[in-house]
This record gives sequence, structure tokens and C-alpha cells, in this order.
Amino acid sequence: MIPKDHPRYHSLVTREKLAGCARSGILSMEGLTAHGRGEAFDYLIGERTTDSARLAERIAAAILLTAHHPVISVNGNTAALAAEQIAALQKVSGAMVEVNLFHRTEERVQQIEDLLHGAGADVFSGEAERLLPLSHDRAWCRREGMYSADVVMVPLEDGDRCEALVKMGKTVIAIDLNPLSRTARSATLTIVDELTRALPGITAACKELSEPECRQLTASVDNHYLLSEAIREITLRLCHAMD
Ligand code: PTJ
Repeated sequence: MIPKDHPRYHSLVTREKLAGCARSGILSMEGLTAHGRGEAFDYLIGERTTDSARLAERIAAAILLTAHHPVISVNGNTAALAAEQIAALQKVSGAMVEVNLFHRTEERVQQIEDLLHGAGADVFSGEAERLLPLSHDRAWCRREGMYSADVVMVPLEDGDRCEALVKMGKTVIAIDLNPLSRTARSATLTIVDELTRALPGITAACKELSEPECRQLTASVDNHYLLSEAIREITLRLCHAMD
């Protein structure tokens, strides 16, 4: 039992939830280590949404709203942490939700799809094919889903699918707390924020942006600037910690 007055209450409750999801198979065991890396970077940015991340969330909303065929790709970590938030973003953005896994088994795909359905998401399922130019199982996706998408959102990604999607000509929105990762650097737009803060931020922006604002934001994408700002925030915090 985690006491409510524990200074790391939120983090401990999240860890407990993820451990349960790992036991039930929704989260891969490797997903626990990915979460640990995310927590470390979240510490470094101060466990808050920075100004540059807030801007990135507004740009992400504009990209989703103006896309022809946007797809939100969901893996085990994303489903375990934020199934309801994925459903909420789908409702306001009109994006398709598709499960895509690195540690893929049919059973895990089904479990994650069921979890998303239960949270209110409309999941695009059906026959997957090995369509992406990758030697691992993230290559499996749906022809009418991610394969034909013009915009793909990839929360908590490993870099090579992100690179492959960009090479295929797609606009890729990453959510990744590590501004140095291959994913962060190869995506069209990277939101350096914790998933459960970033998703409501994008959803809120989807509700409020006007068409001219969307046009202006989509024309302003500068991932290099956003990543530099994230690194600047981390550096500032480290410098203050030494004062
Ligand atoms: O469910 P599967 O089988 O598809 O596997 C998913 C994992 C996460 C295991 C797989 O995609 C993986 O190995 O990812 P990586 O390469 O560890 O990358 C995950 C990235 O997400 C890292 O850069 C972390 O810093 C970052 N991250 C972790 N937790 C969060 C996060 N970013 C935002 N919010 C988080 N909560």
C-alpha cells in the first residue's frame, strides 16, 4: 500500500500500475525499463510541461486536425499509461487508432485492443501485413491504417520505425522525453513531455485552434529548435542544481 503523503506518490502509483500491466502481458517486460528511462528524463526537465513542449503540443494538434488520414500508433506502454487519453484525443482529432508492437504476439495485440476499446477508443483492427521496411515486428501494420496514413503519431517509440515512416514520406509526431533519442531526432515533430501530460495538452489544443492558427502552426514546424529548447531547459536545471 502506497501512502498518499509519500513525496513520490504519483510516480509510485504509476509504477505499480505498470508492474500489473507487465504481469498481465499488456506491457512488455522491456517496457518497464523504457519507463525508467522516461522517468529519469522527466526528472531532468522538472516533471512539468515546458513552454517549448506546450508549443510542440499545439503544433501536433494543428498537424492532426489538418491531416487527411492521421493515425495514432499505440504500443504496450502507451495503452497501459493512457488508454482513456488516447480515446479522448481520437474523439477531437478524428485520428485512427492502431496497435503496433515491437514485442509482438497476436495475444498482446488483442489484449491491447481490448483495453483501448474498454477505454472508449475506436480501434482499427483487422488483418495486419508486413508492410513497413523493417526487419523486426513493428513492420506489421494495416494497409488501410498506418501504411496509407499521411500523419502518424508515435508515442514512446524506438527510432528505426520513426525513420522508416519519415523515409516513406509521412509526417511523424513523436512523444519522447529523451530529446537525444534517434526517434526525437528523426521525427518531423517531437514533443519532449511525459505522455500523460502531452496527450491532454494536444487534446485541449485540438478543441481550441482555429483554421488560420492551424495553418500558421503547421507552417512553423522546427524540430531542431524544439529539441534545442528541451536540452536548454535540462541544462538550466542542472546548472541551478549546482548553485
Ligand atoms: O509494447 P512494445 O512491444 O511495442 O514495446 C514498447 C517499448 C517501449 C518497449 C519499445 O518501444 C522501446 O523499447 O522503446 P525505447 O527504445 O525504450 O524508447 C522509449 C522512449 O520513450 C525512451 O526514449 C524514453 O525516454 C521515452 N519514454 C518512456 N516513458 C515515457 C517516455 N516518453 C514520454 N512519456 C513517457 N511516459
